[in-house]
Parts: sequence; C-alpha cells; structure tokens
Amino acid sequence: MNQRKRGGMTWGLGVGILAALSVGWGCAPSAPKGARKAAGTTSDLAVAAQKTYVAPGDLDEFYLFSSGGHSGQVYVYGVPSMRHLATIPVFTPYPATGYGFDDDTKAMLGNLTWDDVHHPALSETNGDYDGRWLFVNGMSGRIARIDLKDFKTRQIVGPVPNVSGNHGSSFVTPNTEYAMMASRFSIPIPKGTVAPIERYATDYRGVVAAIKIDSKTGQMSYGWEILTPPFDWDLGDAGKKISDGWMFWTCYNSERATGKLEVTASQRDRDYIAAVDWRAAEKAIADGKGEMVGGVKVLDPRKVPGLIYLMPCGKSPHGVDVSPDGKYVIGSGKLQGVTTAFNFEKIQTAIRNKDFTGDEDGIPVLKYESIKDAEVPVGLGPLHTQFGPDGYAYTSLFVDSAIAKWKLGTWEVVDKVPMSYSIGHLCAAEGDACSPKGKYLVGLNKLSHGRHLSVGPSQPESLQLVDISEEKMKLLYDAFTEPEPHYAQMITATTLHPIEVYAKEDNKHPLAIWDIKDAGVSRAGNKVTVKVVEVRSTIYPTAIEVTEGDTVTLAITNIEQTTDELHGFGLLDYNFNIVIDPGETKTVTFKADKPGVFPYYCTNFCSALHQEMQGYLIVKEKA
Ligand code: K7E
Ligand code: CUA
Repeated sequence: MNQRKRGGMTWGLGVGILAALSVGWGCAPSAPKGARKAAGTTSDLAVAAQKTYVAPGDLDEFYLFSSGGHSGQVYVYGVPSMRHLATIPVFTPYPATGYGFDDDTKAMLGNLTWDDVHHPALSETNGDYDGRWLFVNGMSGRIARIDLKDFKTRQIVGPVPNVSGNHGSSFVTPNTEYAMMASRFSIPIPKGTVAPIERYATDYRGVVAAIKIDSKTGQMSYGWEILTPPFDWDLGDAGKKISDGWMFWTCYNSERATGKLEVTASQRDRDYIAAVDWRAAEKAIADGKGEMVGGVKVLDPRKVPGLIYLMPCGKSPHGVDVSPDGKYVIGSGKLQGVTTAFNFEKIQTAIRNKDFTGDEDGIPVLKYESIKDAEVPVGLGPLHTQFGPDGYAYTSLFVDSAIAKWKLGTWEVVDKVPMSYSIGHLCAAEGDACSPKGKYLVGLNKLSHGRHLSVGPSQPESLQLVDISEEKMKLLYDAFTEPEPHYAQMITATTLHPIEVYAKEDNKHPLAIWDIKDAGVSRAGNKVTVKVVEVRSTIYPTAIEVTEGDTVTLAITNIEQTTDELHGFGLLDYNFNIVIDPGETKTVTFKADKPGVFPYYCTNFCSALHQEMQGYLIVKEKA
C-alpha cells in the first residue's frame, strides 16, 4: 500500500493506528506514481529550482544543525541549498577529524563511544539564538556543548545521576541559564538500586533535571532535579516571554505500565504535560530543600509543593512547543487528529485557584477544560510544532505524512503539504525562538524509498525543504541524510562568526612548539614525549626512535596560520589518526608495544608535496 493512500484513510484510534505508529511500516511500498512531479508543473519546478539554487561560490542564508541520532553526531547543512557542509562528531569517534583519538577528546568520550542525539538546542539570549553554543542530548544521560566559534565539541557532562534515557533534552531556557533534561526510562534511583519490575509503579522513579550553564563560558555543571512518578518523559520546551521561568515536558505511560507498552501504556485517554516552575525550584534549592540523591540535589514534590503541575493532554503526546510570544503551549496526543493549544495565563489561573482534578504522587493535576484554548483539527498523528513570524504554526503529522499550517488565535487550518514520508520533527528558520524568521521549513522524514537512487536496504532518511514565504506551502527540494535525523535547528548564517585558524598567541598548550628546531624526543624513564611540528610539507621529526614498551606521547602542533591548511597524523598499525587544524596542538598517547618500523604520514591533503609528508616510528626491541 502506498503512503499517500494510507495517509488519506480515516483510521480509528484502535489497533490499526497502533500498528501504523510502530516504527517502520512493515512493508516497503514503492514510490507513488507521479512523485517525480511532486513540486508541480514545469514552471513551478523552475521556480522551486531557483529558490533552492545557490550558485557556485555563493553562500547559504541559514545553517541547519541536524541531530545525527544514533550516529552520535551532528550534521551541518546550508539552507536553502541543503548542501551538507560538515559533520560534527559529538559522542562517537570520527577519524575524518581525528575526534576521539587524541588524548583530550578520547578522555571526554570515556568508555561510551556511542550515543543517540535527538535534540540540538542553540544557546539563546532573550529567547533568540545568539550563535554561541549548540547543546545536544545523548540518550545515555549526557549533554554535550559544541562551541560555534570552531564547531567543535568542547564539553560532555554526564551520565547525569538519576536521569535514565535522556530523551527530553537538551532544551535551553531563554537566557541559556539551563539545559534541561528528563528521564524517558524510569529506573530505581539512585542508579545501582535494584527493584523487581513488578514494583515499577511504586519503586521506579523519573526525574526532570536542570544542568547549569555558565553564561560567560558555556561550561555546564549539575544543577538540581525534581522527582517524578515513573512516567516516560518524552519532549520538552522552555517557556518564553510571559511564560519565561517555566519548562514543559510531555510524557507517555502515565499508566505506569510495563511489558508491551504499545498496549499497556495506551489505556488512558489522556497523559500529561508537566509544567515546571524552574525559578521556584531554583529558590527551593537555595533554601536548602534539596536532598542529595546519587550526587545531585533532588527536590521531592511531595515535600516541596508548588514546583510542578500536570496538564492533561491527548493520549501519548510527543512534542510540546511554546509559541513565540510564550502564550500558548502546543501539545498533541500522537494518536489523535487534533492538537491542543493550552493557554499559559489560564494555566496560571488554574494553579492559583487550585483548579485540580487530583494528583499523581502529590503533583496536582490541572483541569483540562480550564487550561485549554482550542483543539485544532490539524490531521492525524500530530507530533511537533514550529512557528513562523506571522502568527502561523506548522505541525508535523506522522500518520498523515504531511505538514499542516494553521493560525494561532483563530485556530484555522489553512494549508497542508505532503511529506515523503512519515515526518517526525520539522524545523522552521529560528522556528522555536521568540523571533522566527519564516521563509524555510525542513521536514525531517523517517522514510525516503523511491525518492533517490537505491543504495540497498540501509536507506537514508530525508530532509525536505519547504517554502513557507507565501500563503501556500511549496515543496522545493529533497535532500538526504544519514541516520537518524530527529530535531534540527536553523539559524541565520550571519549570526555565526566562526574562526578559521587558531591564533598562535591563543595557543596555551604546554607542549606547543613553533620552531622546527624544537621538534624531537625527550625521555623520563620509559615515558617518551615527542614534540612534533607539522607544516607544509614535512612532519618534524622525520624519524622517531623509541623502545618497545615505552609509553609515547606525541604532541603535534600545526604551525600554519593559513585557512584550510589542516594536517593529519596517521600511524600505520596503530589505532589512531589525528587531525590538527592550523595553530592547534593535540596530543596522543600510546604504548609502543611491538618492535618494528611504522610509517606515519599526513592524512589531510595539504599541498602539492602532501604525499612527501611522511616519516617513520622506529620501535627498537627491548634490550
Ligand atoms: Cu520526535 Cu526523539 Cu524529538 Cu525523533 S523525537 S521524531
Ligand atoms: Cu600535511 Cu598533507
């Protein structure tokens, strides 16, 4: 069956939908006939081509930072060309840039050399992207910070205590006070505690966690956590403007079920969105109300009321998104045909009036009818919502495989555009900030079959560029990406000012050298330090002699001060390749554990005599 037909069908909320929602469609339908004309008539195609064409030498208008899912990476695209510009390795070694092989990045990764990146979060000032840092979550309970000065991963914190399955992350507050996290898979806490699965509902706990961010350096440190029932926290978004100070997270499995969750966790008609007053939590911690659990201060809402409330939401909601003015909190049951717009002021009134219908482990449940403004009939399987500059909202529809455009306030659905196929997140230009830019929207789709040359069973995912500058949305372009795009963020290119060379005077590395005369070997017992200089087109020294059993540290400085002049250092038979950018020093430490002669060479093509950039490590047999 093809996807379009499936999307057009009216499905009940029964098993059919549950089956359709499970990952993959179980079959691989061929491309719908006419897919090649998706952009419309010939003249439409010419217009679309012009809108996405960035001539050779010209630059794109936006950067798109797309999560790389279980690749552990972040992909950088230019918009509107959709050209892939860079891969930023975060949780995974990446020989192309030497990441995870030199001493510093290897230590930063630790023993976990994979993770699952879902949600990039650009740093914000007053609710708008400031272009300083990009935070990304790892499902293992980590958050990483990428510095947008050099597009390098500079810090990984975690696994954060008590957070298990960090899906609801990383979402930053409007002035980047915190990166927020939440547990998807509740466990007995602190980690290491054992309780049988039969005691899930009572002995397993979730948490929402705040990671503090230093406003000058971006350095992250553990903040505080709030204990929650064992729901599966899914996605979050920070309040902004009038709702600044609040944080929202969706959950599924408010049933506290185990086993076959697609059935057991879909029994209730409603799950929840948590509304967390993070300023109140901050104050409670300052007042000493936190208790140490697993090495971090945790607040128990039973003992400290007023921190967290539950907003009933359609069954098994996924995304939650706050409108640019901070007034509306949009959340959808992913099995429904409507998305709900909650009104922040009504939420505050309901809290003040104690307009509750009950509680969950001491957390008050707000009355749905009192806090909602509208149920917008967007279509089937609403997941995520982004915003334009003109009061329009865009909601991805997984089951319908489409994007719906609708108006905040009038709740009118004005347009739909099909996606090929099965859209998850979507990303409009600065579309989750206080000042969305409009123009472009990218659908991040799960399936792409028939839209590209076949590459066998491991099919790429698709990014579809949509023009949102006019009343009607128009599909412009199909691009493809490696697994697994979840969320992405798009930032005006001119907001970023990346460096292209590390200035010599900024290099404070203790082993940096700038003169080839200083290159060479020094020894302390069986510890050998080799200061290495790389410059077109020689690696100094050209031969390095050590003894079997020595622990060798190579400190390699690329003394170039010219853009684009990277050098590599690959050592044959040893498991590393290092890449050193202009002006940078990196170290790599290894044990010379076998005698022999091992060539090393520059792996980055750097000059006409790049091929000559080689040398030998001679490991003498132990006497
Ligand atoms: Cu919808 Cu992990 Cu944000 Cu995937 S998530 S789609
Ligand atoms: Cu240096 Cu190639």
